[in-house]
Amino acid sequence: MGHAEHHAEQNAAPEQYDAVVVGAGFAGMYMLHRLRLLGLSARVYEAGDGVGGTWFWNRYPGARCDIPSMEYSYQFSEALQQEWEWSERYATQPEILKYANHVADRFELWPDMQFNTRVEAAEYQAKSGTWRLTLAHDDATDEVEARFVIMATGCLSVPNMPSIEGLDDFAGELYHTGVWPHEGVDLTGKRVGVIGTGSSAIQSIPLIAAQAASVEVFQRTPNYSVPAHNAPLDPAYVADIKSRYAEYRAENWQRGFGADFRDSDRSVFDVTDAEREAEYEDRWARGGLAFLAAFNDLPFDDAANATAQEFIRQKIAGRVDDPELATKLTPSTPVGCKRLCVDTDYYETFNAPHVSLVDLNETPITRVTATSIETTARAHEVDVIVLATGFDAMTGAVSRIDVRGPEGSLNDKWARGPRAYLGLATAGFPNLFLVTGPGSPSVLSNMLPSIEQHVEWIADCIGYMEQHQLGRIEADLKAEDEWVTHVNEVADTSIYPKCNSWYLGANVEGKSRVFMPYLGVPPYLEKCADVVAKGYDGFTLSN
Ligand code: N01
Repeated sequence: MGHAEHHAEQNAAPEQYDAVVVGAGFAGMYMLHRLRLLGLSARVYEAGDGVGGTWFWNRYPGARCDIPSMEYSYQFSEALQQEWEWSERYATQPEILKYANHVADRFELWPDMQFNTRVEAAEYQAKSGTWRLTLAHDDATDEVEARFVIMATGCLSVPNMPSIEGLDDFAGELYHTGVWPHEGVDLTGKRVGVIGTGSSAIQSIPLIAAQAASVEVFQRTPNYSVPAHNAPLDPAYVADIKSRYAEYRAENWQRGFGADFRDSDRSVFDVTDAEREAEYEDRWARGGLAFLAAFNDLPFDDAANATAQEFIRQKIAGRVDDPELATKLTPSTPVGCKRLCVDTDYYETFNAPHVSLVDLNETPITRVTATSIETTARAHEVDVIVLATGFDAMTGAVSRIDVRGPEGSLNDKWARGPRAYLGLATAGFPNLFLVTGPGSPSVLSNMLPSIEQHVEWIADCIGYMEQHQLGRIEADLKAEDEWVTHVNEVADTSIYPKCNSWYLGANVEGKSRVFMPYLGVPPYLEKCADVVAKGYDGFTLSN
């Protein structure tokens, strides 16, 4: 069933719901499914005009997932995971979007989802104990009320627009990778300037270069990237996984990023130099994020991490013809400290005569004019600017909603960084849940199973409340404070706080520098289960 048919019904939506879900990405869709299984009335509001969340918006050339397809999908339905056929090791954005639409069809989610509707505000009503939400759509606003609000707003959903003087005056074409035009962009024969060198840039630059007359890449910080070695999926491999999908999933889940990650229980210093090189070479040859799991101390020990840095530096030197350019493309930060990138021919692209690098450390951008990106050295004339400048990650979407609880606003509470208990709820905001919120493994795990775990935890919690006729749940401040302290303590044992990454909000001007995700899937799962076993320890439930 296509969603277009349902637009007509949307105006007739009732105004009171048991639950409102914000966002129709993978989190919002599954949340809706689970709420309906509880027999609750639920409505999803989505700003875009389709499902898929980040995969709906990120349509830049080369956009694909860097978690293997067989793991980057829902597992809640055995029938679904058996019937769906992924075509490549790493699925493309169009294929993932097709999958999201298939799920919406298969579970008949469309009637309870409303598109082109942005949730602008959520205000707790003390008298009724409900949330009143302000919705903006078609140049109008209206309000709905719900007993529960679930923020399924995504970790990487709000584009980070750089504040470069004159950007608005640019007369050519201006695109952000995170909100790429749905009809695609023809770059044939154009002079393109790409600002940023994160995952989105590293995936798109080779494809942009394949079309454009010239590509200038404006780099502030180089990133490490390992080859993807993407390929069509071998039917025998798929059949094997499908014959034991549940077991495969269970094993993956203990590893955070999945079985392909092949976490090692060896330290860099447990092996000889030759063994270490062989391990890195093996992982490099297989490709993908598993490189980071070659040794168990890479995320924690500077000296261990330095060996991985050196290995990748040599690889970059081998992939880029001009040694001076190779040096500029080589990071000096710990590997993995900024999100590791996965590429197809990124570094090699710079060997083409029409591709060049502008090192912003040497010559910073001063402004954009109608026709150029100006640095302290000169004006770079371009027809197209591609902003690959990332996202206001993890908190951006929630902070753009004016959330007001009984004691005040969420933005005030989070002014010095987000605070949430288990990344699921935040003290002072009853009956409001976050899916993969700050303080949960989220972006330091395979997002799909993390989403499923949160959705199931929230659905079970609401089910428990219904069963026990409890109307209100709120995280305790003490439990939240202790959890946030723990999240930071764990992060401080790692390399993560050592560079300016979006994990820390460092990419967004004025954002508080706080490490947002929780490092460690197995202990997190244990903690979540323990909280439930102890009768929602750290939460207050009442009538
Ligand atoms: O964003 P980023 P992204 N002037 O924040 C630069 C996931 N993802 O969209 O490092 C000049 O990583 C900024 O420079 P610096 C994945 O988790 C996954 O690429 O801040 N430059 C940086 O180089 C990923 O990590 C996939 O100094 C400016 C770049 O822009 C996350 O999304 C694919 C600037 C932003 O890099 C985000 O990736 C794509 C300025 N004013 C994304 N402002 C896959 O599954 C920012 N920059 C493969």
